[in-house]
Amino acid sequence: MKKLLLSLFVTLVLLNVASQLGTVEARGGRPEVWVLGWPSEKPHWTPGPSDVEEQVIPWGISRIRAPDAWPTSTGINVQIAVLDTGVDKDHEDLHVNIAWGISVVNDKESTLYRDWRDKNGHGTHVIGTIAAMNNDVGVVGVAYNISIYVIKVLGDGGTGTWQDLAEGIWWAIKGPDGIIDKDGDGIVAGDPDDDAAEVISMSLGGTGFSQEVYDAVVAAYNYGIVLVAAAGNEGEDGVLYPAKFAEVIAVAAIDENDQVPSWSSRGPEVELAAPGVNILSTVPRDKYEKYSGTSMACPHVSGTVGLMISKILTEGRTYTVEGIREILQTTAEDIGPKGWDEASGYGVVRADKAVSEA
Ligand SMILES: [Ca+2]
Ligand SMILES: [Ca+2]
Ligand SMILES: [Ca+2]
Repeated sequence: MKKLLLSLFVTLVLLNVASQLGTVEARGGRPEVWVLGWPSEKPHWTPGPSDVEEQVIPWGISRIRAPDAWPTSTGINVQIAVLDTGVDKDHEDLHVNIAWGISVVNDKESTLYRDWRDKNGHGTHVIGTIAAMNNDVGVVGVAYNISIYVIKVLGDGGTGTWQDLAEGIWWAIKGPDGIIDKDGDGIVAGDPDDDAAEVISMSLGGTGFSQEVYDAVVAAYNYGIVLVAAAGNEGEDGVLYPAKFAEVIAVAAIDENDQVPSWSSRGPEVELAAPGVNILSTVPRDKYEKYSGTSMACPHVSGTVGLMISKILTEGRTYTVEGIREILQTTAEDIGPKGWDEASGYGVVRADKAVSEA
């Protein structure tokens, strides 16, 4: 696995240099922020289950018991901002749920689709785990009726800058209309009169602290947005930013046997665990592929938060970020050492119980 990680890293850097020479700031040859997942079976896009005209429920969706939450909530009235490499918005199993997109890559803002189209695969895969449609093809996401804001903060090589990530977080707060708190009532996330995202999902990370990103994270948090991020694929070397921030829910990975893989970042910041090994989801051109990484664990939690908030808003109630986090923690299924531990946090997210308690 170490060897695979190393070779992937080299590939990302090479791609980055080739496609964005002179535009992405790299410190000592290393990018500031990068994707946290990789194809784990078959390195190239492959024909998916759509060929057999039958929808598959990926193991991760079943493991967190999302299907048991669906009679109560499927994600309507909620927007999740996915900060990643973009998306294939025309994918047969996603298109209905892609509400809006923007690219902020290289400090240039553009809502033209050609600028936020996913040419990497990572963003489309992450979005499928949250929002793949419940139909008769492909896979199904945790919150299959949710709306996705696609905010492209990483280049096609899967790397980017802290500055672009900060910009992306601000766009999640502003929403498509570009205005924070349009009706001026002080409520942003969860306000039907505002188009701010209710959840920010970040399957990315880096080692360096960025004041700019921290300021954006704190702002989002104070506006009532639930922030979720991949813990990192650094093993004992610890949790990456932005998951490392106290305001962000850090998500570790588990495999099909409830084991935390050696590469999943350990540390005091780890809050929850979710499926992150051999996760089947959407990739560009109507294809499906298995990826591994804490990148794949993160959207299981983001989608669950979306289900919780959808239920609350549909019933005309309000919520707080801390209230949502507390429910996630107390309903998580404890694994490994008894109680909270630095590999799996409070345990595996349980969509059924979290939605029931929301
Ligand atoms: Ca489907
Ligand atoms: Ca408002
Ligand atoms: Ca435990």
